[in-house]
Order: sequence, then C-alpha cells, then structure tokens
Amino acid sequence: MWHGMADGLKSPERCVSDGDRGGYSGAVSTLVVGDVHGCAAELRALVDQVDPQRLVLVGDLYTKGPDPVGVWEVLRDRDAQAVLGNHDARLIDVIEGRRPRDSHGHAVVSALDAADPRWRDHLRALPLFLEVEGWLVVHAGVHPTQGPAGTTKGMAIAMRRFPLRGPDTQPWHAQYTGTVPIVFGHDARGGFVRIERDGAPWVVGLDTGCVYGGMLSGFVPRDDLLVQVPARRMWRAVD
Ligand SMILES: [Mn+2]
Repeated sequence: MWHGMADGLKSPERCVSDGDRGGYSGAVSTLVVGDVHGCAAELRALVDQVDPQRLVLVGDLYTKGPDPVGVWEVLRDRDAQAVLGNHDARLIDVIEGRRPRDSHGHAVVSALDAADPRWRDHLRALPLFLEVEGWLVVHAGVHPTQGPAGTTKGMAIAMRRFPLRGPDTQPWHAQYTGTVPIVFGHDARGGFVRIERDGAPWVVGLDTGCVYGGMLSGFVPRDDLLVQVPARRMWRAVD
C-alpha cells in the first residue's frame, strides 16, 4: 500500500488506494487536498477520482515538484481555493524581488508566467484561513489555546510545534483546545494526523509527503472520507 515512501515519514492509519474510493459512490461536495508541491499528476488523479464540487488545498502548491504549471491548470479548471503555505509566501517574495538568489523559485515563477499570468492573482489572494463546511483550513496550524485570533501569519504558514521553541515544545495539534475542527498540512514528517473528539474527526493533518515519494491525501469533511494516491516517484529528498 505504501509506495516508495521516503525514510522518516509515517504511513497513514488507513487509506484508499489509487482508483478505489473505498466503496464510496456518493456525490462529493468538498475535497480538501494536502501539500501538492508541484505534483500535478497525483493531484489530477486524486481530483478525477473524487470529482468534487468544490476543491480546496492546504497550500504549498507549486514548488519542489515536477509540474507547477499542471498544478495551476487543475486549480484554474476546478476554480479551486487554497490557503497560503510557507512556500507560496516564498513565491510572493520571489515575485516582489525579496529572494533574488532563489533559483528554483524564479524558475517556477517563470514557468507559470509563461503558461498563464493569472496564476499570480490567485497566489496573491491566498488567505491564511478558509472555512469549509464548518471546518477551518490552515496550512500549518493555529495557536492551540487562542485559535485563529491568536495565530500570527508565521504560525499559520510554518508552525509545527508549540511553544515555537524550548524544552516543552509539542505538536500544536496535540494541545489544541479550540472550538472548530481543523484541516492542515505542512508536516510531512508528522505524516497523516487524525484526532477525534466525541467520536468524530476533529483535527486532520494531510501532508503525507507526496513530493518526497509518499502519498497525496484528500479529505472529504462532510463524509469523513480519506482518499489517497501514491506518488509517481520520489521527487525530492525530505528536507
Ligand atoms: Mn509548508
């Protein structure tokens, strides 16, 4: 079931393999997809398999992987929404001249500009949070006790542990006491996360390291359905 997974990444607790929807055949309202990182073939496979009415991504859309233009085409053609990831913020910095030596970032920007300049407006408009069917979508995490109101931009796009440093730091979601269920990404080493409250999913982490040779994961909040496709190959060593 686990195809060429890089060392250091945890496998998910359960998964639906490529081409199989686990017996699920209903119309899917919203699909939330984990960190794509330029893995367009895997994104296309996942979206085609589920065929949702609404597509939402947890960010880190274009860099590291093989096909940023293909990712943009899926987003554009599906009128997809996404939240801002740390690597999306870096691309904004590249566009605005704040990362002159980021050769990969410049190559990604050039490829996307050549394909369809409208990608820039989509990138610049990415919010830190989206509300999806009663769930909060964020790239990395929220302040574990103060929720979105206490969450800085840096926390939303890059936090894995809380406090941010120190001897007592723990995964933020292990301490989350908020009032809204959360879907997040950004933590390929942490892998698939599913924390339940009162028997229902409460915190779901979808970064299963597709660009590192893991899986691309999608979650349908309304139906508590996890759908995954394996990476076509290992595109990058784990950072
Ligand atoms: Mn990230």
